[in-house]
Amino acid sequence: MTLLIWLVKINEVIELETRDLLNRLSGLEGSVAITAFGNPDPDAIASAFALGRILDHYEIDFDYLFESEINRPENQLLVNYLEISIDNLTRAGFEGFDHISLVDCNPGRVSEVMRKNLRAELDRKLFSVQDHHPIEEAELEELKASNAFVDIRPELGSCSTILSECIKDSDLEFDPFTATALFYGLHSDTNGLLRGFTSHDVEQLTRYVDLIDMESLKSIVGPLMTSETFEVIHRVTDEDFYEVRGTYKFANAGTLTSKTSSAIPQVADFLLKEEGVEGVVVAGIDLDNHVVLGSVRYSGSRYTAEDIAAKIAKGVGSGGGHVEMGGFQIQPGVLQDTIYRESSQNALIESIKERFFNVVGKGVNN
Ligand SMILES: [Mn+2]
Repeated sequence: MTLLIWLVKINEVIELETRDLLNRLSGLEGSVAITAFGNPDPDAIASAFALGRILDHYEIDFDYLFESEINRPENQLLVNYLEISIDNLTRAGFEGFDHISLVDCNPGRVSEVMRKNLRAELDRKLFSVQDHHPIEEAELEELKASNAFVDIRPELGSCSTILSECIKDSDLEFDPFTATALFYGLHSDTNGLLRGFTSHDVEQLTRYVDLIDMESLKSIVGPLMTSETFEVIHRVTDEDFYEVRGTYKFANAGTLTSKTSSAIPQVADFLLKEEGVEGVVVAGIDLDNHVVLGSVRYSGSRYTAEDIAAKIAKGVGSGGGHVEMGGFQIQPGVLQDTIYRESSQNALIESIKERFFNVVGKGVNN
């Protein structure tokens, strides 16, 4: 009985929050940048698309502005299917917009470098934040004290779930495009409903499940592993490029381009399948963007992937994620030209390897 009352209360709070957003939208003047930071995944794309549908409904001008290029083939196929175009935030900037709406990310996850360039504008123009990534208590308080609408629920399996509520409460009809995108967002963030989702995610799913275009979705999800991914798998199964300490495995994906670096998360998923391995880090150097990229996968209970990723990047970059999956970006402390030297590359990857093993208590001195 007590639980029932509690659940009813939670539902009330959620509906009030969504209504608050819709009230704000109904009087909004000016244009909105629908923005996602970090690697754009299906959940971010779906959430952005659904928010776009809602803004359309309120006759508000908007553009999609993502920090990173779409690299993974299935993400590009999703974008093609939805017939949207996503601009690059680094190139376009926020100048042409009056408001910023963040989806599937929160200001606490914006990298230090990005903060320096865009933070002032982000703070000034921030209109809404809808996310399911964890956020520091202090950062959340600060956000709530601002004028922005804030709906951050880390317990949810996807940000798509939050947008599904908004679609319903704005009296919009779900359509096959929105339904397919939202389902793919939830499916992808929960690894096909195998990790980290709640009954609330499922409840939202029932609202649009009949409209999902499974044929299109199958063709989007179909070509899961590119030849680049197989090349990286081939590399990291050579014992010169991986190291195991206890139940933790570190793999060196070597040097990549902005296109091939999208193999890293897939390779990390793959390596976690090995029996007896509960924590995996795959790291490589994206030479196009002059950045070290890494993916973390973790199936144990002592840490979280988010925690491991954040600690690896602490002081040298940015990292975060969820309980079982995370990622980080590290700005190499070496000059642009020296990053092409094999010795610098090896030293970089080596230092990240040691950071990882120190975080999980498998450092040399432990
Ligand atoms: Mn997400």
